Amino acid sequence: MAVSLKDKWVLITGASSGFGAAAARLFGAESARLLLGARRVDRLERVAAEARAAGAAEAHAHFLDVASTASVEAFMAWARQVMAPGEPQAARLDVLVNNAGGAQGLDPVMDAKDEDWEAMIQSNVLGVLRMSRAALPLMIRNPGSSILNIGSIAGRVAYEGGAAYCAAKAGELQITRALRLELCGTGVRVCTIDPGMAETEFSLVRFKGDAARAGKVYEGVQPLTAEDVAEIMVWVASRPPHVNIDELVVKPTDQAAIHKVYRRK
Ligand code: NDP
Ligand code: 8X3
Repeated sequence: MAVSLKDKWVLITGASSGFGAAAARLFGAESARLLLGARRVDRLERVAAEARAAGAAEAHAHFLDVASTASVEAFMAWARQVMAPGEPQAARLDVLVNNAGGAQGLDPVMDAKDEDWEAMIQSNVLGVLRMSRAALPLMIRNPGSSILNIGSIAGRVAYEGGAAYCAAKAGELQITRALRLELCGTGVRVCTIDPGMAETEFSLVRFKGDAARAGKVYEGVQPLTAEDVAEIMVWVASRPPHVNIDELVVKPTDQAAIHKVYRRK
């Protein structure tokens, strides 16, 4: 039976677009209290307003760059103050959604750039580690709380041009598994949700703003939507405390495998 998320504190990284923004709206519709982070604060503020309109008990937005330890620590200090003004030691986090990340470029290893590799490892791998380390003290004292990491089918199957992104998401998968072991006995739950092709700003970012190239990725296909993935996050977070959804893979019906995509003419 589902557990109510009303008034639960839910922290979502990468909430300025795509899965993170949809998750803010859907956790909001469950009357949760939201802490939203990303680098584009103007967009975050808009998402926070949408989440409040959807029913969020509270929705707060703050700059966050998961590629920087200092930024993660500043964000968590802010989050503690918001959750427990004047007594930050009393703050309890119910759900951490490690969603910030994405791909940069689709170049084969021979042609790829250090800056793209570094950005992908920073956000998808080190970002998950940094956020988990900073948030865990607020979760250990709150058995039944959940970490939801957003991985990818790319972490399970390699593809050409995806070496660093696939490595990063494989890293996220192993971080999830290690945390699951480390936290056994604390009551803190850990899950990876691994989507296939979903239409968000993911491809626009990967192709550095080339909208025509990004659009081709989804040509003739019915991809997942951000809401499809956000609904899964809400479902995972609302399982009763004794249930841990360990690993969940979700793909569009048109995508049977990473290379096997049905396209309508
Ligand atoms: P979007 O590009 O729409 O969203 C990515 C979000 O991550 C943005 O809010 C962005 O915010 C944020 N972000 C990126 N880097 C950082 C950073 N250094 N610090 C803080 N926030 C950051 O793509 P999606 O919604 O699709 O992506 C969300 C997650 O889902 C990613 O981890 C992605 O790898 C994964 N994924 C996506 C799939 C897809 O096909 N769309 C499939 C499988 C997994 P800002 O730029 O404002 O900081
Ligand atoms: C995003 C899915 O297949 O483009 O993680 O890598 S894919």
